Amino acid sequence: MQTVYSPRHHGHSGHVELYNGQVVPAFEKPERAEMIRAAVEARGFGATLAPTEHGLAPLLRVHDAAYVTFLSQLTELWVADGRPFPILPSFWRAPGMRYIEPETVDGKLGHFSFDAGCCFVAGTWDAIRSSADVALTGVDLIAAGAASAFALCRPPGHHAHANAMGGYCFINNAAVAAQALLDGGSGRVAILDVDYHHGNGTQSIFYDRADVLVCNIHGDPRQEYPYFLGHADETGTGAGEGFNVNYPLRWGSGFDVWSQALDEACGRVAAYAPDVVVVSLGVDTFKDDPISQFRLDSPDYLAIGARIARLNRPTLFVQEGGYAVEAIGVNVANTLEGFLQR
Ligand code: OKP
Ligand code: ZN
Repeated sequence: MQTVYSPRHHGHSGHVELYNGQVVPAFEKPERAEMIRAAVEARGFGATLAPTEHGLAPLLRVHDAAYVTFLSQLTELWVADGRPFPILPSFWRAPGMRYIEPETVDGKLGHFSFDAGCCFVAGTWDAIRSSADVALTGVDLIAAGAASAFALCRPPGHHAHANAMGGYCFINNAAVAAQALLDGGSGRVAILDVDYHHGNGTQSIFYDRADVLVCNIHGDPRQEYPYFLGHADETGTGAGEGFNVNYPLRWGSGFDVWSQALDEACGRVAAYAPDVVVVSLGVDTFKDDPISQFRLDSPDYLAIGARIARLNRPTLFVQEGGYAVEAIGVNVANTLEGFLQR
């Protein structure tokens, strides 16, 4: 299995987040990707490739043009106003307020986001584009016949909606990849999101579509971020009815409960008979994750990879979350090793 990685993720660094009411260094930091790269390379799964440039067209297949324009111009707008970095939104609409793009930067920031989880610095837009290119280069490997590929994306993507950033995510790399696979000739794609947090962006992007099955295993939104999506009764709408499946689990869930949900989700994926499986691979389900509340241990990730391998479909792993930096490499590499060993 080859890994796609770009050092351009480093441009998205030195940023902050609001955590328990305090401004703290962001949990989503460059060391994450470096720990993953080191662990994966040490296991010798295959070559590490640089991404090729795919431009903005594949992003515009799942994101609104006005949103992508906003992301591309945000730094310029901010600097033109004479402001120092970082950039952070702090105003949002309530239901009943208007959906009209404001002309000024604070208004645009609120219009195109749903929380303060997306801090922007000078190198962020370049890192966002490199992350999408990493996913799209992974798509190219699968399209060329590879049985699997690992897109070491950073920043992550699964919280990003068609027109809004949030939860450390700007462009939804897994959704961009799934759409690119369809555009390349796949008839059906399944996205299996095993990150601790519900992939609200991915669900929302494909909610009315039958050509992408979205399955999510995550912290119950009654307790956990993103709070306002990810309940079990969200099954899709219109043509997409029956093609969204959520497995919300309570805080404190261990691998006994979690692996049962994975088994059920894999049953749904197998019944769908997708041409390709895209795995939104977050390892923040780990027991020592600093912002999460599940209890998986490092050897469990070997079993996760092995279960996914039993689907026996071409599989693109797209990196999402995981914040226990010391263990993140081992946990990701264990998942890929479990997949490859089957
Ligand atoms: C991104 B990914 C809760 C803070 C939540 C946002 C978490 C985003 C996770 N106290 N902050 O899904 O790993
Ligand atoms: Zn997460």
